[in-house]
Amino acid sequence: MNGKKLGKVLMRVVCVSVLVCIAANFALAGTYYVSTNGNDNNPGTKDKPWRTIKYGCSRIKAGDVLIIKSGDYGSERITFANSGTRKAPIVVKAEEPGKVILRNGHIGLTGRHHIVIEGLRFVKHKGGSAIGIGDPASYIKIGKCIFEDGVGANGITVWGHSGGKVELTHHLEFYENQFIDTNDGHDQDYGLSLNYGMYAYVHNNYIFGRGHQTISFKRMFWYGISENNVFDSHLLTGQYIGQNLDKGSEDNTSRYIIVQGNVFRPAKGYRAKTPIWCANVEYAVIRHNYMEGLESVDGGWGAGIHLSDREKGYAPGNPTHVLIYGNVMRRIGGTTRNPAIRVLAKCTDVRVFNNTFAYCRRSIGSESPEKVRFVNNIFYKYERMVSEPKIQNFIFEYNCIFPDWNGKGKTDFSKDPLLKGPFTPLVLKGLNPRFVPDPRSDACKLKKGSPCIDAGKFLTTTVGAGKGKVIKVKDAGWFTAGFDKEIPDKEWFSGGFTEPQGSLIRVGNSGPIRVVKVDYENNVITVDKAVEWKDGDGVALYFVGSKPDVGAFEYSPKGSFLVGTQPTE
Ligand SMILES: [Ca+2]
Ligand SMILES: [Ca+2]
Repeated sequence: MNGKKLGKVLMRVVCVSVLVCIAANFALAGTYYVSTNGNDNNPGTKDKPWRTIKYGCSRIKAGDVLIIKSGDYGSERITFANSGTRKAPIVVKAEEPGKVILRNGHIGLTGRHHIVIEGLRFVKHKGGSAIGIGDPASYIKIGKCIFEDGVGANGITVWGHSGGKVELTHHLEFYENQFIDTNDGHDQDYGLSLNYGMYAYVHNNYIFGRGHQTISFKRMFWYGISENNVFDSHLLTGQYIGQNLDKGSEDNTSRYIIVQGNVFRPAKGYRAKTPIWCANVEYAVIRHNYMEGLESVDGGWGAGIHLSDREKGYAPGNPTHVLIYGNVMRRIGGTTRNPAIRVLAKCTDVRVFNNTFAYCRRSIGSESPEKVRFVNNIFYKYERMVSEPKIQNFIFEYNCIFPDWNGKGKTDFSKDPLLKGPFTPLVLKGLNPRFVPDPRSDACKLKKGSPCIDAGKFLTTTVGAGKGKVIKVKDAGWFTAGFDKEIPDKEWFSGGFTEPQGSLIRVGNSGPIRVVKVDYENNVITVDKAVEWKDGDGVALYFVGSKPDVGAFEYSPKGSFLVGTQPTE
């Protein structure tokens, strides 16, 4: 056979192989149906559907789609006989999201991979949780499901514990779910509880009503993003980051958790206790969240952001290297005396900068003499600046302190009898930041002429002149690269991990540029674009004008923007 002929034959073989493969894929991947009018002896086709979701899930294989017709399926306990694959996941979905009801139903995904579940409505589930995932499990997506009035149970539990091996349970996405807990006489435990796993993207979920801790990165969860969720009330905590549960010799610390762009507020007739509790975690970022309380609602003893945790029998949850910036908190405290930021026990390198606290009953408090840094924040119209007195090691720089809660607050909080001080310097003490009149978060944008404009502090400065992407600074601890490494197979996620999560900054006159790597030990940051700098140039979250502003919003005549976000120009 000459070369030309061989080529032709090979080509034909390749073509046939491809066709066979395509045909095989079509044969393998099927669409099946379940209906309350069906029968499990049927073939599961559109005309002859199965009766139970449980039976359907025991039959489907990689690449199959199981469509569930609307109806009440009662109490089914569902497991999967097979897993999907990276290219051919198993998909189970309600034909109409929210119209497929399971009463005290349960789905077990332990030992399963590459499964997508959409649109199921779980009502009054008991005994643990409606959906259980873990040890091992991977590539699981749960979306558009409703978890309603769990009876002391969780909506979704991830529990990947094989002696604490977090790498066994990974690649998890939870989106557009609703965790609903009405005042029906019993309370949901957790909405979504994440334990012993890696890489979770939790976004655009809706939380309503009571609930215990609604979204929780609990024991030993590494690399998580919780963003754009709306929390309409929460009995205890809205978002928990690294719950304090390190008992015995096991290290339960969570690592690299980003909580951003969420909205926390109380629904009518419900409590909203602590929007965010940050405890047993290393490298957490809490940014661009909006939190609102109501003066008439009892917030219990919750603060806006609780730092650390102490519980009998456990070591204190120690938040370590936590960046809290660009958050707006309004009317935190309700009828109680809870401050916007409260420290309970141990805190290591926690930095609170460029946030706006408005109308919070109390601003800060601590039960433990921890060193927490407050830079470039606005405290606007509080009743009392200090809630608990153990704040002698707090460091205050360039914060705008404008008290005057109904004209009663003290103008100079350094004279507050609860204050041990000293705090230096309080450059904007007593000056009105002048907000734009707007009922929601935009209310905290600065008006033209505000004394907070260009009155902030550079977070750090460059050490030596240079050009390129690698910059030595005095203190790199103000910045995040998002995570300390590339997230594997991040394209699987619909967002979050695929977006740049590093701090958006300005170095001298260059910016916005994105931090892509931080060497905390040597105080070196790497950015995404080559720039040039002089020795001692100011470095801060991206700002316009000559200096950073004080507060969560950077003023710009072209349109003010949340500090550390891409400006609207
Ligand atoms: Ca309930
Ligand atoms: Ca500025």
